[in-house]
Order: sequence, then C-alpha cells, then structure tokens
Amino acid sequence: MTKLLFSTIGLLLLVVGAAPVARAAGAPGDSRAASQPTTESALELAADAAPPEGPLALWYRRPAKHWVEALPVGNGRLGAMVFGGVTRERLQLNEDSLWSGSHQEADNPNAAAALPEVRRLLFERKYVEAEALAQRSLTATPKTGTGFGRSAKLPYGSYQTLGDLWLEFDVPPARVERYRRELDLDTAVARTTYTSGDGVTFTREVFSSHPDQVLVVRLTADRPASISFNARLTRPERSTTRPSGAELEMTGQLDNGAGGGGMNYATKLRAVNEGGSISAGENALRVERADAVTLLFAAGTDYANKYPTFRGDAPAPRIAAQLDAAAKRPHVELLARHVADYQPLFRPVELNLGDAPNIPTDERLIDPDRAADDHALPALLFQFGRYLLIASSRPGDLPANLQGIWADGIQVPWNGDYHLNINLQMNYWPVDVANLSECFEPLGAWVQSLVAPGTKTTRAQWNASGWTVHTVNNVWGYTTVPEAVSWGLSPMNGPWMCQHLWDHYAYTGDVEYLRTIWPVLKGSAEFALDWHVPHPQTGRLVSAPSVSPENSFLVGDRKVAVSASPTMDVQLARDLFEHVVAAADALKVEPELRARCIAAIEKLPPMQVGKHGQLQEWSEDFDEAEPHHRHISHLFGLYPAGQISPSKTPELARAARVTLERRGDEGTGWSCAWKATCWARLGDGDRARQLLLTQLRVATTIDKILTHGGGSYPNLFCAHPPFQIDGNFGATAAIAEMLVQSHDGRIDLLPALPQAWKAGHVRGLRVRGGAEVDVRWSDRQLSRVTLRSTTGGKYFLAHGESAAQAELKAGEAATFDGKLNLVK
Ligand code: FUC
Repeated sequence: MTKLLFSTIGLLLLVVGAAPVARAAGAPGDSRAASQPTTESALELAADAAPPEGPLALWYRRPAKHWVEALPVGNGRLGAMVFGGVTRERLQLNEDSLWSGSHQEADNPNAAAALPEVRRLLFERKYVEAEALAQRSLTATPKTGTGFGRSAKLPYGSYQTLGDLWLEFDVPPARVERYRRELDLDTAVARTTYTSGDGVTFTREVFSSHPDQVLVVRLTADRPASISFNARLTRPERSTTRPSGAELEMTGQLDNGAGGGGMNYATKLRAVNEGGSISAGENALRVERADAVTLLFAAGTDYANKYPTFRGDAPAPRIAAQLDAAAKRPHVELLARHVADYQPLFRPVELNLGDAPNIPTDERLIDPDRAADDHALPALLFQFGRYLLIASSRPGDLPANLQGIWADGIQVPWNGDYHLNINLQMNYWPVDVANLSECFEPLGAWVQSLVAPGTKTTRAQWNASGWTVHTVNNVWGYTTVPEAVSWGLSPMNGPWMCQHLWDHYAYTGDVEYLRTIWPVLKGSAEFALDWHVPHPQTGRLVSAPSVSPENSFLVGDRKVAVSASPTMDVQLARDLFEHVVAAADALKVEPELRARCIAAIEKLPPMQVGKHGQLQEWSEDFDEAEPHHRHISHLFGLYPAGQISPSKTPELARAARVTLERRGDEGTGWSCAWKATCWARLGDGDRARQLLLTQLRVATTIDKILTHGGGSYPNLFCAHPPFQIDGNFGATAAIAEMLVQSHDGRIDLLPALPQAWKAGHVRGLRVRGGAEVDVRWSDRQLSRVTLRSTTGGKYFLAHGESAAQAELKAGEAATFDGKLNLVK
C-alpha cells in the first residue's frame, strides 16, 4: 500500500534529512561560509509558510528531493525543472531539439517483397506463421530500431538533458522559516522564498520567456549585500565549460550513434548584479554580496527543425545575440513581457469546481484510503495540463514529446521520443477544446515534416503510394517499422495523425489552414487506398498486416499480435476517408479522390459485438492475451473519433461500455485518462471522475518513486510510471469532455457531470464548429450558458431534454438559461 509522500500535515518542524544539523559559521556573504556549507539534508525547515494567494498554484513547504517533485517551467523550447533548494538550487535544463543519434535509412529492403506472403498467411488465418514472417521480413533490426527504448548510443538516438544549472549559496542557514516554493500557473513563474535564521528573506523567481527566448532567474533579499553564491553549469557527458567575466559558457557535441559526432549545442549564462561583485572562478561564476541578481540563460542546438536538413546554423552566435538582447532589458521588463505573452493564452479558460484547501499540493494528492472531496484538485490538474502545453508547444518549436520538454539524463525512458500509437496524439487532445489552438502549430508542422520520409518508407516497405508513419518517430525523420511488429507495426498511424490536422480545422474553421494541410490529407488517403486490399473471402477492404496497439490475442496457447483489420484500423480508415471527403468538399478539389474514398468507406468491415457483449478488438472474436490491457485502441471510435455514441449507435455504445468494464479501471497514467474520456462520451461522469481520482493517486512513497500503477507525482506530473506527460494532457481533455462535447454537429452541455461536482463553472472551452462556450451550474443543474461564435455559423445546443439553436455571426454571442431559453 502506498503512503502519502511526506505526510507532514501538522508537523511544525521538518528535519529534511537524517544528518545532524550543522550550525554554520559566517554571516551572509561571508566567504568562509562557502567552504563549510550546511548541506541541504541537514537543514531545519519550519513548515510554517502561508499558502500562496489564489487557487492556481502548485506549492510546497520543502525543496524538491526527487526530480518528480521539482517544478517545470518552459517557453515551448527551453525548459527547466526547479528544485528550490535552500543551500543549493538545482535547475535541470532542457532544449526541445537536443537529441543524440542521426538520420539513418532503416526501411527493410525485404519488406515489400514479403508483404503478399504475409497477407496470404493472414487470409488463411495462419496468424502464428504470418507474425513470424512479418517479424523476420518487415522490421528494422534492434540496431536500426529503437534499441527497445534505449538507443542513446544508437542512430535512433534519445532526447537528452541539456544539463544542470547549480547555484551554491554561501549562506548556510541551518534553520529556515516560512519556506515555500510554488509554481504560479497564472503567471508561469516558479518562486522559492524563505527567511533564514538571521532574519533575511530570500526570494528566487524563475521563468522561461517566450518573447525573449531566455530562462530568467531573479534572486532578491530584503537585506542589502546578502546574496553570495557560485553558479555552475554541468552535464553528465560531452560538455566543456568556460567562464569569462560575468558569463559561463557550456558547449558540446552529442553522439550520432554511428561512431561520430552528432548534434552540437551551446549554452550561455550571464549574471547581472545589483550591488556586490561578479567574477569568474574555476568553472563557475562567483557572485559576492549582491543586493539582487538576474541570471539569464540561453541555449540552442544546430538542429534546423526540418528533416533531413538537421544541420542548421551554429548555435553559439544565435544564443549570444539572444542573451545580449535580453540583458538590455531590466528584469521587470523581461517579466512583464513574459506575462504579457503567456496570459492571453492561459487566461481565456477558467474552471471552478470548488474551493481549494489551504494545504500544500503534495498533501492534496489522493491517499487511496481517503475519500476525495477536494474538487479543486481535478480543476488544478486541468489547468496544469493547459500550462504544460503552453510551456512545451509553441509555434516554431518541436511538438511535446513523451515528457513534454522536461527530461533528465542521457538515456530517457523510451528515448523520450514521439510515440504515435496513442501518446503523441493524447498530448494534443486538449489543444483546441482547452482553447490553446496556437499551441497546435508544432504538431501540424511536424506532421507535414513526416510526409517526405513517410513517402519513402511507404514506397520501400509497402510498395504503396502516399505516406505513412509507424509506431515510433524521432527528430531524424524515422518513419519505418521499428524492431518489433507486436508494438511497432501500426501502418495506419499516418491517418491517425491526419485526424489531428482535420480536427484543428473543425475547431477553427480556418479554410486557409485547410488548404495547407490538403496535400498531407491527400497523401495519407492515397496510402490508405493503396494499403487496403480486398479480403479474398469477404470482399471487404482490409488493413493487413496490422496490430491493435499493443494487445495480443490467443491462438491456442500462443500470443499473437498481427492480424488483418483490427477494429481500430477500420475506425482510422473511416475517420480519414470521411475527413478527406469533407475537406475535398470544403476546398472544391479532387472529385476523383473523393469518390474513391466514398467507395472505400462502403467496403470497410463493420464494427462487431463479441461474445461477451464487448466491442470486438479484432476482426475475429479472439480472446485477448491481456483482458486488462492498458490500451483501449478499439475505443478510438468512441473517443477521440465520434463514430460511436449512445444516441447515434446505441448498440455499439453498450458494447464499448462492456469493453471498458472488462478492461477495468487500473492502468498506466495515460490509460486512466483515455478511459475517463470514454466514460465521459458514454455520459457516465461518476466513472470518469473515478478514473481521474485514480490518476491523482500519489505515485510516490516517502522514499521511493513507485514503478507500477498510474498516478501523479508530487509535482502533478503524470506517472505512467515513469513520468509520461500524455496522461496530464489526457486528463485535461477528459475534464473538458465531461463538461462540453461537440460531435455530430451538436454541442452537448454537461454531458457527464459527476454527482460530486455539485456547483461550478467553466469559461472558454472551444467546440467544433467554431465557438467558445461558458457553462455554469448549481445543485447539479445547468443554470447558464454563453456561446461566443468565432467563425460565424449555426449551432445546436443540447442538455437533457432541452435543446436550442442559434445562428451567430463571427464575434456574436448568445446567452441561455438552464432550460436553454435564449436570455440575450
Ligand atoms: C506505448 C505504450 C506504453 C508507453 C510507451 C511510451 O508503447 O504502450 O505504455 O506509454 O508507448
């Protein structure tokens, strides 16, 4: 059983570690103190800090010990995890393009020739043999694949830490009071503040500025000449550090995985002091007796953001220019520019589900033994997801990877890559509904960048036209089938990515944007039309070979993953073809392709109900090797695709419910989030909330990071485990789906409101068809709805028995009461 992490409620004094308290010699700024610092673990912390103002903060009464307690800041590209140490501050740094590895040709030259035989075996229901041949002939090798998730030293590469910025303070305050560290989601500033034993209050503020492209650390104290520290930049490997004047530079070149040098990176730190002095020491900057200090940190790589021309300009001159420009602005101006950039993205959406208790965030995480009545906690998780998306996905940058942009180490879990069999997609589920359409751009550009390598792969592997991508993808244009078919095959992931392109249009109604994505949709349709072949027995168009990520079925006592047209592929094909038809209509283009898509839709196999009453996962009613498998791929048709719903397809909706019951509520972080969205689609708010509570279950014990069972870490990062950010974004999408849904040309208000969320309001959710919606309720009754059209159009609103229609011009709004009568 798990115990609440640091269950310190009521304890007034915390001794952070077991070591005896070292009383430090020397006053603040006394350089003697530097030679015998109090260690962080010997610090006495009074747990007496007041909560921060406002509900939108994560806050704590002790520094982070583990990485998953530290607080993330980011500007889409440049990220830091802020630990908030008193004697020693650690900022673990990331830059979103920093990858080892390099481009490689990994397509299997035997694949296209073996494909007809694999298909023949599948059509003869020789699944074991088909899978064996597919594994032998269709995949990359472990060396040209992902190294089973560990390829930091292989060509596939790994996303990596940029290093650490350490601030080692002279002042060894054996005892500190009013210690608080927080992440203010309203301003995107991480703040650490405390009062040392001799009565000086120190404050440290950290933010990652998008307009100025620098990380800013501001140190202040309420007594002059109190700030003395050494600043260092380190990296576990491949780095050289050079101090000069008030600057510290760290540069290096990563492993290209093929015996040579890969990506180059450069970083630079500059200290700007008010009072006191700055000097360059050995591998460090020395700040002495300053009144206040602003540290500016810039970093970049020579990755040019475009496959395959990965060698961009040298990063050092670029970041030097960024640093020079930022240093011309006083700190207040940098902060003002940061907040002015961030708040227009963050503030349009408000969610209130109840008051937050005045206790630190880690203490709010759910103890499985305690009932959860802190409804403000899911609301905080919702907003934290929005915060993370703004911080990890800004135009011009790479999309949020498995950990967003925050990852420590040289080999990060699953290479910190782009997994396309749920993970990258889930990262972007909330993007439009949670009113962050601006943050979509990195994903859209990314999918565009997959077309070139994906066309090559599609031709080489499948002898088909168009483009596609399989389960994994890195920054080097990797689109082929990796080393294992069981989890790596998924040929319909190109079409899955196209769902996101289309959905962004469905929300924004931006026809110019639709025009830009048309070639991508078209290429995906060309692939899907080529890829689907008539099944010799049924005549239906099937996707073969393929897998239902990442489950297997039983053939006798053998587990097999490869089959023809798993249900998910049928749904993906329908989703793509329907969107291509709609796009061709909107743009008045390509009638012939449109007609081929319509004809193909009619020949797709139907979704089927199996012997347990479940939605069948494969074309045959196989027994699942893992009935509780974390993936619920065949529920793609329920969420995110709106193909199944209780009103439109009641029988399939009942079958989806049975599938969810049979899978159970346990699972990895993202699995809980996906199930929550599905229960929301089925109108069961209580069950959706239950899954959110599972996700908010603390994933850490007093001394251990748990390694199984989804949950949340003290910093609210989602635990797969380990940390994976998809669950954070999935939870945000799930909460939105509980409150407002927009499928099939209608807007459903409070479609899955849990009993426990008695009163509340949400402002600014976006709906397909181009509008923003505000909803207010009390005593579980809808009381007020406002619809603001962004594109102009006709809207159909529904809630229980009530319905309303509105025709609005762009920019117009309409307000309704709880029965959906027009108020104004
Ligand atoms: C998929 C999932 C795993 C994990 C990995 C990164 O392969 O099946 O659970 O999330 O991606």
